[in-house]
Amino acid sequence: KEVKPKGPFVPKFEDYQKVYDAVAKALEEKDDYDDGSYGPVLLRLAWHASGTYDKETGTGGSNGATMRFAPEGDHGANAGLKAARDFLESIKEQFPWISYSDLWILSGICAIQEMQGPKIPFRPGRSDRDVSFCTPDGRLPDASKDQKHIRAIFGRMGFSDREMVALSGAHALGRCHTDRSGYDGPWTFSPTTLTNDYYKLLLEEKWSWKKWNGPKQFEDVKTKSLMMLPTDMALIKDKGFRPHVERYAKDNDVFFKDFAEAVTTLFELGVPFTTSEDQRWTFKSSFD
Ligand code: CCH
Repeated sequence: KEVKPKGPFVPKFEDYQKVYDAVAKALEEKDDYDDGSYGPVLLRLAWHASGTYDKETGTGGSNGATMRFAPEGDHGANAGLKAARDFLESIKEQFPWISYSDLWILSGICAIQEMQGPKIPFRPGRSDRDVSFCTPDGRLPDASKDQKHIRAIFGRMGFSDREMVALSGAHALGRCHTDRSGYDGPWTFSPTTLTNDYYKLLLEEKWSWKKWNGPKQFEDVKTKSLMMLPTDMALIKDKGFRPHVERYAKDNDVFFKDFAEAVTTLFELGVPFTTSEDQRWTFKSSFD
């Protein structure tokens, strides 16, 4: 006779890998979105959940998934991320034991790995919190600003210049939407594959102001099909940032290593883990 385990269900690595596999499968199947993948918008959800962290007060960060609630979900910076949250609803139904906050981060990791990026180690431990934990508006970066703003926003999270530049390489993925941020277009020619192309294009292409009625952004002179935000361009204008752009443009492996480390840090900001850093797991990708 089979003995039923007593007590609450305690998920193990295999259980989280099943969630990863389900997200990867949904990414593969639901390919009629944007450039053929929900990957970029899933990554943006994980980043905007994490990027509200304030090291002084310890508030914000990915613990809580408070973007589910109106004040934070309606912040201008989060426009369009409902597409990512809705995409994950069927996964949450399949695996009701996982918190939204762990699910959003696990999905961001899945998106990176499935878009051929580096492995991002994961530890669970985030729990969902109520509306009173929503962060105030203005904690995420404003694309119309300069290097001073980038340093203020990412410095508040505790990041160095090098980490700021490494994280920005995520803009190899996805695109801007006029009905979300107001900006328009992708940064690279392969917006569903993670590469160091963002840095290469920043340095190698000629960029000029786009002539249009929308917010101020750059377009590449040659094809006029790519874009850069004022904050992207600040990375090659600033003396502290530029050497890192050059390093990452030269060597994709160096970019992947620094990107993986910085993203791991980002996704863990403000989370009260009960496990140590050496207890992180690495998920198998669908193509491993
Ligand atoms: Fe970003 N990002 N981001 N970004 N971002 C946008 C889209 C993506 C800024 C502004 C914008 C990071 C840093 C910054 C992604 C990942 C990261 C958009 C367009 C704006 C505007 C939104 C729209 O219209 O849909 C600014 C400013 C900064 C820093 O100064 C960091 C860090 C990351 C991740 C590590 C990804 C991915 C997208 C594409 C989303 C999509 O829907 O395709």
